[in-house]
Amino acid sequence: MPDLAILDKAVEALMQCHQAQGSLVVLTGAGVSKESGIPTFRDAQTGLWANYKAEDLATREGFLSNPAMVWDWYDFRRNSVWQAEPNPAHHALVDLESLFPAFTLITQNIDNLHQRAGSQCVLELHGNIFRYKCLERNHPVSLDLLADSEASPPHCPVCNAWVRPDVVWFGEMLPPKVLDRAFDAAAHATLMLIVGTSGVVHPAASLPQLAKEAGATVIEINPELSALTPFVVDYFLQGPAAMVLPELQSALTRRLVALEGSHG
Ligand code: BV8
Repeated sequence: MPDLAILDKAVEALMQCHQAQGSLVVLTGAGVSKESGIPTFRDAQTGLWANYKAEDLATREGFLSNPAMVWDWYDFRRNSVWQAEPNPAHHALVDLESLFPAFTLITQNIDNLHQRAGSQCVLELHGNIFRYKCLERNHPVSLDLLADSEASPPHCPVCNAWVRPDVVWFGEMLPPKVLDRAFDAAAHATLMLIVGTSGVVHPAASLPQLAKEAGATVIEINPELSALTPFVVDYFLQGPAAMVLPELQSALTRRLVALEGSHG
């Protein structure tokens, strides 16, 4: 569990950011949804996909070589995310957003759980599993069309191409506007909070370095060290996000209430 002395320093850094009306930028990965019951990418695949690596399925080549299997994989993931609930880590980020006027939440996750928890400003670097489009011309395809379709994958109603999830596969560009906004937020961050990412996938993993070079303080929450910890992290809070984030957020709230009280 997090070292209490380091937790105090992290709260102090958040206080200073708040008092200076600085910008708080949060980067989340699959670990923030772990306590919602959503396996991370590092977790082994199970069931029909036990013999496949997520990195191989989440590619255009993977989809083209076995469209039905990859389609069913996303269908399975979408249904399990639909059954899941945001966890205390997601809710603590909603509370933090209400405390910092300059707040940006950048997520690598496609599970929509930040939005379901109530986060307002969410930059989805890798898309959203509840959005679909056609493989050839990116025609948006509504979810209820999918519900009626027997085909797996379904066909685009406009050009008849296969339908695919509106997510960024490995080897595909990230949505340029979203990525630009994420780079801009990181480059102007007073404090960056990294939650639940292995820091392996680029270009998302380069955002903390950008913030650091711009002079930001960097706090990380993760049960294990990540690829980022030794290079850019000032305060490493070891533990599960659903425990550590609410602790960090409530410690900050206590400090702010005490400060209010001392001002009479
Ligand atoms: C691109 C959507 C270029 C799909 C995803 C530079 C250097 C090296 C490699 C590259 C590079 N540039 C590009 C690459 C290649 C590649 C890449 O990064 N490969 C890696 C594997 C080496 N990147 C790309 O292909 C990207 N595209 O750069 O295009 C380009 C340029 C021009 C023209 C064309 C192309 C696209 C990357 C996006 C891929 N799509 N998702 C889908 O989900 O199906 S990425 C996917 O994997 C997830 O979205 C997520 O981002 C990533 C997994 O990372 P994490 O979120 O960190 O999850 P992970 O499981 O790894 O770790 C979980 C962490 O949680 C762990 O640290 C664990 O300890 C922690 N944890 C566990 N429990 C808890 C916890 N934390 C807190 N609380 C807990 N309870």
